[in-house]
Amino acid sequence: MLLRDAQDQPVAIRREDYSAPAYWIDTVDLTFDLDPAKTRVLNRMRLRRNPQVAPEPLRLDGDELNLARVLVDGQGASFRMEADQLVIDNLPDTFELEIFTTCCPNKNTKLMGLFVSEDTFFTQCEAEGFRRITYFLDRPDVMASYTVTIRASKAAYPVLLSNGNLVEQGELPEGRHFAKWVDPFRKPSYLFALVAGKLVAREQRIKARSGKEHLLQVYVRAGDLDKTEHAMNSLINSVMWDEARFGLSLDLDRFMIVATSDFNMGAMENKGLNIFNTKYVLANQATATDADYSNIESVVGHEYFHNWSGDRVTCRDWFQLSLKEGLTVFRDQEFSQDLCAEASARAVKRIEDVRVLRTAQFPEDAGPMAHPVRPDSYIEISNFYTVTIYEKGAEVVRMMQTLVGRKGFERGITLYFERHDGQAVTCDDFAQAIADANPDSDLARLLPQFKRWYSQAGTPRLTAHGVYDAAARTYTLSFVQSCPPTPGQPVKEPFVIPVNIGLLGTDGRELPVQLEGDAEATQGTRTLVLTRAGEQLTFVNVDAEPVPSILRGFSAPVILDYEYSDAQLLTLLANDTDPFNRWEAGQRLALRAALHAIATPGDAHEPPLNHAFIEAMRSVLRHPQLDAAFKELVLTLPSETYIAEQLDVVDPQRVHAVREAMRGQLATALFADWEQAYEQNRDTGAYAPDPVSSGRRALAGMALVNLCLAARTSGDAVWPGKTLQRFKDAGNMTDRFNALSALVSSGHALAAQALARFHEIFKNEALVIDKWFSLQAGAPDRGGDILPLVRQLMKHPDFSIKNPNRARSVIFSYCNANPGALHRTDAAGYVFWSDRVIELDAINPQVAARLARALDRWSKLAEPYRSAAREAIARVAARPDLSKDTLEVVTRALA
Ligand code: 0A1
Ligand code: ZN
Repeated sequence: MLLRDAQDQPVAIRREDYSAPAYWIDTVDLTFDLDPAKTRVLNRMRLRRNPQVAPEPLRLDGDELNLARVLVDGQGASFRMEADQLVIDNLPDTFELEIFTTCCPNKNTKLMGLFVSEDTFFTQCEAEGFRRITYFLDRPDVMASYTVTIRASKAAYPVLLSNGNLVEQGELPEGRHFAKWVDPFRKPSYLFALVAGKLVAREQRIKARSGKEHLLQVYVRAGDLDKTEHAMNSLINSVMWDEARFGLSLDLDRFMIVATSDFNMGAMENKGLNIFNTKYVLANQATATDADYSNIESVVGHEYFHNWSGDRVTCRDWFQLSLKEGLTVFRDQEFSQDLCAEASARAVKRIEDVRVLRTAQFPEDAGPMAHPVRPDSYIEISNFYTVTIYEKGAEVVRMMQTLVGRKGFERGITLYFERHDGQAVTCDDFAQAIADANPDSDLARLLPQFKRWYSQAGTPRLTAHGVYDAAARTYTLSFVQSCPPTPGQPVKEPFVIPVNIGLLGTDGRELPVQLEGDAEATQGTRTLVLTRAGEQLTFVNVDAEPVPSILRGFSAPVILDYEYSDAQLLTLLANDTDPFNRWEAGQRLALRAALHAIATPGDAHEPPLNHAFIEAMRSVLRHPQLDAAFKELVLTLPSETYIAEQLDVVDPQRVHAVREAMRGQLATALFADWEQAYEQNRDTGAYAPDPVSSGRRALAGMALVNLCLAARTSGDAVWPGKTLQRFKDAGNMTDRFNALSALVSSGHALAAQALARFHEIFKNEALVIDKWFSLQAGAPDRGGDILPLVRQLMKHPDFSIKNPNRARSVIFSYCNANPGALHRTDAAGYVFWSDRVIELDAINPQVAARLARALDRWSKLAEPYRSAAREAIARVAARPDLSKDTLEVVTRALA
């Protein structure tokens, strides 16, 4: 495989070049002699030529390994190195291959392969980390049976873990010991894992529906055991849910989760031995917020669900990544929704998921890194663990469920796992299984066209227009769909777009719907399936001009344009039976006000919100039936990123100023209502992270932010004082952190002492200190004060750029999540960004490449930002020795 071209530039890997491996690996027997400075790895494999492929030399992947010995069938063998590959010619059809290498875990700052974190060994092998442990056919379609022996100092590494079952353990000379693990399932190398260190476990035995017993374990450092209950409960819920919803049961005697504080991503689904970022395991009420609790539930669920969607059935190649990731995100979203007792809480979860999609994935799909859910090429696969593969991929799976129905989808999943258990397959195989299980469905009928969701990048735009004919009592909706060009894809074919729709009367009541040709009217939501560039649908027996509620529940990942009047949006906001569209109506009104204020020359600080909008927000806030979580979502204005995405040319400072003006207006105009909301929701009793009480804490927190913000303009000292008191008295981290945020985000003088106290209380809680950094680096910019503060924070003794969570809490909070502070007319924000990308690239390319994406949307910026941002990207791109990861991102940005 050629990795670099003649100019030494990395070469793109293309999906259409896929070919089956020339050899299969049947068994792998690994022996590790662990030592942080020099770990020895003995790898004994049985290989077999793939008779379906013309004979070729064996090419094994390796990366930063020291090779000591290669034996074929016990004999010294001749081999050569080609770039990073170990190549052996003239091999028999079946043979045993023994490879002895060493590596250096304590110098492994990339955190890929075998690394050391806080004196504990961990591995991370997805996507291509196993080759940093031993030479191997490091590709997901090569599945082998693993036996792993770990040897290490017993005092330093009392716990020795790997995938599967512990079959033997014992003492060795010189204070060392060993453990031998056998994984009963064949797996690709990216699912291999090893952990060794001083760890303790929370354990729980559970009985599955089948009656089979399983041991669940959550391993952490000794001081963290009191923060594992929620992760364990989430794991138990996950096991139960997958059995109940999809009939998928746990296939292992023992299922382990281990937490590490040095991790590039959220967590990893290694077979039977999931490795997690501590952020997604550790929680107690004193240190974790409601959001943390809910993320832990999702991520524990996500990794557990991978045991089927990922491990039992895996990807043929990395272009199929969404096969496991899109499906597993869909599954974790459904899991979290199904755990909600109330329908309104399920709707809140859906709105939150859509908000992530629209604020992160839509910009990706419109920018230089846009790629299909099933990409066609990549330079570095790590760059494709994206919101497109994950979140848009989940929407594609969700649309399939919409098209075949919930029961039909469950049938499809059953067929998929029956058909492909133990295999490495493609996105096509998945879609085919869902369609085959539902032969009479729209999905089966439209499958080739539906699969354009996998092959075409870009967010489709759906423009709808309604015409009411009073004489005919008909209402006709016409739809036009289009999709903008994306890199390498100038022209797009129409998508299959399921559109959930309902009609409201002007009085807000839901109307029965009857489409032309329907025998009778039905009540509630209908799913229309659009397939053409343009089409029309006519509703009959409509007594008066209706207000259409289109794309209910966000039934497709598209941008919907409909020229709603303000009055229609207010009707939807007050009455729609679909909570998603009810929320969406408020967002459309707010967006409209923001865009108008941005486009109107003059002082950006003039009040952008009109009376009707403010009164509508007041009614929501005071509404006796709506629950607090939903109110909090409705009263949250669209983010600066989302607003910017709607503009052709973005002046980030103007966007920031307008949004701040809107925030200030809502704070002041609704002052009494915020007071009331706070009083009504401030006390949530004994802490539990359930949706209802979390929602009340969220609304109380939002009220405090607004009360402190209003106090800033009025000079009132009462609410900041009360907020500080609340900060001090809080019985849980959510209330405490919300109070702290209210002081910090309103820029109140009391913030300084609260921050100091917070640091003092939590100085030994790394995850809380991350919050402390992140809150400050992400605070609203006032006169350019955030960048100097960020530079200051990087000098803090608690700061370390090598720890990804810490780097993210300072650098990413500033560069990726604080546009008003990053985009400065003096370009200093961009210079800071480029310095950090370069600095991080030498330490950890994956983290650097993520940071590199902060300026993806530079070409939309107004001057002087645009030129300055481009220059900063070019400065990074010009560096010699850049990693493939960062080089790919900046090269695409400049293309
Ligand atoms: N498969 C994991 C994500 C993951 C990918 C790469 C990693 O390497 C640093 C780590 C984790 C998931 O979807 O949870
Ligand atoms: Zn995943």
